[in-house]
Amino acid sequence: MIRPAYRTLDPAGIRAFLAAQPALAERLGGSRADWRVREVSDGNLNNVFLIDGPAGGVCFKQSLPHVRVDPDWKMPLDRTAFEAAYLRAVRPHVSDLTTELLHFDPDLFALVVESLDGHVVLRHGLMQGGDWPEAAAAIGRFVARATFPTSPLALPFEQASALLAPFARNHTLTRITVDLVLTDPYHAHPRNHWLSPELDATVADLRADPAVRRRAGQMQARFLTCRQALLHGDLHTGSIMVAAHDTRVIDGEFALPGPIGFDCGLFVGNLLMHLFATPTPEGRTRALRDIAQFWTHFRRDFITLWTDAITRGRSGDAYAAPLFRDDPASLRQVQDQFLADIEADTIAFAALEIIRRLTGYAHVADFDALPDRTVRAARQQAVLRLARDLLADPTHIPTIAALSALAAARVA
Ligand code: SR1
Ligand code: MG
Repeated sequence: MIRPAYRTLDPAGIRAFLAAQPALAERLGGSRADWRVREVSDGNLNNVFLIDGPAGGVCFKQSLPHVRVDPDWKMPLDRTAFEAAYLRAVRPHVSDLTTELLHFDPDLFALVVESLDGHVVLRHGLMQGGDWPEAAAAIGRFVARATFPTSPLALPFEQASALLAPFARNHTLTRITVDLVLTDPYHAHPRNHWLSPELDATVADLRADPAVRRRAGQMQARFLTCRQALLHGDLHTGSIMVAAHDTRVIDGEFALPGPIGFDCGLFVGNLLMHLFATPTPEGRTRALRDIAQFWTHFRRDFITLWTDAITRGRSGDAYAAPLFRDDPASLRQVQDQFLADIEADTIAFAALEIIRRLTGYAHVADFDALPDRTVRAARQQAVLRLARDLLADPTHIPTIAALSALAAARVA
């Protein structure tokens, strides 16, 4: 139900709203007549505006009572409240890698964050042939630093439970993920679409494969029952903004407690799609570099945080410090196993992300870089087959390194 005070703000409404918040008005400088308001909505769900004043800028984001790109698809408004809560929860750990939350209005479901004008959306930048050699490592750092401290590896279980419980109620957007990412692509659903007729047979094969359905079902269970840490929940390359030496994760509205490999897998899956979509050999080299960098930095930083916590006797109740403080060999063993499990999840969720982005409701723009329809179909088919093989025989490709080698061979 829409609260009586809610209304969707137009540029004039946004000016009035910001002018009524002294701290925001001061940040912009001048008076409301001096402010430039530009709509930059890019995602599927919300309205987003950048506002520039003589002294600075802010970004205004508001939930709509429907999916932005499909007004017939009605949707509760609470998603920006979850995004605000996510920023509050992770910002202390990743302040250099997200945006500052400046204001949240619970009646309007409006969020104001610092403006990243000057940055570009990573997906768009990559599609234009840009290169951000530091970005993938930064995202690895982001996932490690946003997940370890919000997990029972770092927190007493009471604190972990109190932190995660509110996000378990992010039902609206978790339902989107359960349906659009994990379920719909594996059966006939009116929301599904793909490059037809070129990919008809590939899609039919995928759906007919019982091993694929078994693995998809397993990952549904993993997503819904393995509450390892607080996740971003939608960490694709459209949720990342980059400048030369600055990488920021935005759009935490899908935040939920879940398996850490879900965040990793969405990022890796999107890099894999870029690998198959990019028309240049340099683009392919960089995509493979980014996958490796991401995983290396995520793994290293996660283990460093964990080892530090144990050494300082400040770990949580999972793998508690008293059991491992004086036994570094056992600690290394359990860390290797924990990270191997995340790696397996990453590969499976990457495959599911690829399949849903090419055969489900919400597609990605990366393949638009290939204007020739025959080439586009061939590349989409190749990455779909890769995804299918990853799901059908997970033991065959157990590591990110093996996945990269296979992807490199198939894209050549
Ligand atoms: C109806 S929402 C479709 C997709 O857009 C978001 O960015 C999420 O990825 C979601 O699955
Ligand atoms: Mg988004």
